Amino acid sequence: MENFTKKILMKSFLRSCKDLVTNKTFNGGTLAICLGNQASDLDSIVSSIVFSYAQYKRDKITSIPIINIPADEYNLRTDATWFLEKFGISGEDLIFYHQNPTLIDVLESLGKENNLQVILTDHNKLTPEQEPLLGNFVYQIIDHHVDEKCYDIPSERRIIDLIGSSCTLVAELLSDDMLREDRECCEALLGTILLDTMNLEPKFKKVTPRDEKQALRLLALLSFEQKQREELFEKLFFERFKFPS
Ligand SMILES: [Mn+2]
Repeated sequence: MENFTKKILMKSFLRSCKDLVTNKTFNGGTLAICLGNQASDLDSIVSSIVFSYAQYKRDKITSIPIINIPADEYNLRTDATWFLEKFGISGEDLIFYHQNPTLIDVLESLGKENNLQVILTDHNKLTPEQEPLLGNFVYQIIDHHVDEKCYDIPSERRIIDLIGSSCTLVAELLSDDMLREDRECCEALLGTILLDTMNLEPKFKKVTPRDEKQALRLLALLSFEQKQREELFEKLFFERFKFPS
């Protein structure tokens, strides 16, 4: 029973986020949005979902993750669709930025009231189309690309380091207690770090000591054995490069 309850946590969080936008059930105050980049690979998707979830659970902030592609492109992200499906999450549970007039409406009215906080994960500069709507509200950046030095935000909220995965940066921000409680977050971050760093193999020159440290910490928190780690990496690697059906 306990496992079952924990298993639906991320999905029910995403459902309530979607409900908030679709039925405009948000009533006042500040809304945070976590937005990955427009390539929306696994790192963008997982870093925005997990950080948003952490803001909601830990900081009691109303925060929603937004996937930065049109909904009909989601099933081309075969690694993400497979991985999130493992947690019972489908494209129906996610909020996509594009072709979503209801979302744009919500963001526009929050912007007018100055009640919007934008958190960029896995990128540090909005695209020119998104800049006019969101640029004034960038509140925090969590990214592992070269800093394009946009947006005047305090250094503690400007987390930009050239490491293997944005998910490493998200993991660094989360306590053992929170991760222990949320196995799904733990596994989602771990799988993404493994995929982004080619299973922490130094010869591919993707992994940094910080990625390795967080991956090993997540493995320990999950009590994963070597075999489970290898299976997770291999499955994600296979799903990333297979031809979409
Ligand atoms: Mn990335």
